[in-house]
Amino acid sequence: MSEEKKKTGFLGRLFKRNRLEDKPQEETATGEDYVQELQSEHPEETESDRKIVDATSEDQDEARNLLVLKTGLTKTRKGFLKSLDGIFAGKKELDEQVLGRLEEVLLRADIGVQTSYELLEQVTDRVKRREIDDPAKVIKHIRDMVRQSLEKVESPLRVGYGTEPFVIMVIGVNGSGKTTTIAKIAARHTAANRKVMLVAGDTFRAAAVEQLQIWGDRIGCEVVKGKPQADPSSVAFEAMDRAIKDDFEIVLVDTAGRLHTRVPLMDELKKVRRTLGKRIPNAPHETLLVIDSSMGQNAILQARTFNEAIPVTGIAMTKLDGTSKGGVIVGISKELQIPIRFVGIGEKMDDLRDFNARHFAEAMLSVD
Ligand SMILES: Nc1nc2c(ncn2[C@@H]2O[C@H](COP(=O)(O)OP(=O)(O)OP(=O)(O)O)[C@@H](O)[C@H]2O)c(=O)[nH]1
Ligand SMILES: [Mg+2]
Repeated sequence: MSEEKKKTGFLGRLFKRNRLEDKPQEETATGEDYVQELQSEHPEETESDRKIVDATSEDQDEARNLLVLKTGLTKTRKGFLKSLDGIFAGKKELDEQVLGRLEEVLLRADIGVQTSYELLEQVTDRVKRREIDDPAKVIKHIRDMVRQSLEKVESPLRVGYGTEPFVIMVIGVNGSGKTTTIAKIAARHTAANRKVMLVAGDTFRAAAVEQLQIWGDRIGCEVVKGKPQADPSSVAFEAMDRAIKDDFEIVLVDTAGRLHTRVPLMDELKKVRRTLGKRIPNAPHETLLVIDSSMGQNAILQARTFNEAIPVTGIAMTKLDGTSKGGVIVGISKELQIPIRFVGIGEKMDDLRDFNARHFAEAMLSVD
């Protein structure tokens, strides 16, 4: 690692000093306590952890960001609008028949049953009160409601820099896009001159370790890996040790999405999570669940299962570019109320975007 990479930005150095004294002295939950910790949620971050926050490294050009997202969401938008068009075509009135078909379309749009019925109820109500009298207004109403619903989970990942590394544990089923998402996040922070470490926590598959190493080499950041078939927790522990010793600022821990051992995946992940906290009391500062959007309703099921086992603090929805099921983000946000941090709209490094509710609603439901 070159001296250049070690350097933090001006603000990083400034706040690093500030954080020295006021670091919280929390005990780490271990063993039996861990079950309680799981139930009582992840320990709250204190002010001191968040002295400096970096919510994003992506460019702030509003119009460009919206355009990029719109392009990424083309399939979802076209699919949804086409079905809506099919209902309204040639209809002058929003009668019972039209509303009945709207119900079908909403249920098929992967936005979740609850959201679909809420939307339908609101639209029906407004049609009765004559506030909505044409299809364009129905679409606008749906767009507004989707935006409002998504705004509740809009909360970009805040990375605090300080005396201890900021640890992000990344979980999700196999193939969901964990490793790629890790690489994308790492690329952003490395580009901003932060010292980033990748941890190969999926020790069971040699290919997984290799894939992470390739990314590490390409991005120019350190990769910590164990011996083949090593216990993922031992790798996690060593990595934390290294991260503290060598002053890393951001640590991204890759994990397995499927295990070929007798140990259930969730138990293994819980163990890794607990281990991270042994060395760094608040770690992982973020438990990021990566979900493949093309899974549709299954994505909601997956998110629920993971969250029940390990408290998820943020979600990244990937592969939105390849699916018409992007509406699933609405269902997930409604059901889980967990911050959506990122959306993945392609395989390139800058195809991971910070989640923006207004942009998303617009990209999903704009008519032009
Ligand atoms: N089109 C598209 N492809 C993506 C996106 N994110 C990930 N992928 C692709 O999805 C495939 C799987 O991604 P990985 O990052 O390897 O998934 P993983 O969760 O690490 O998988 P395992 O290590 O097997 O558990 C790769 O081919 C990625 O390039 C995305 O936002 N859009
Ligand atoms: Mg992987």
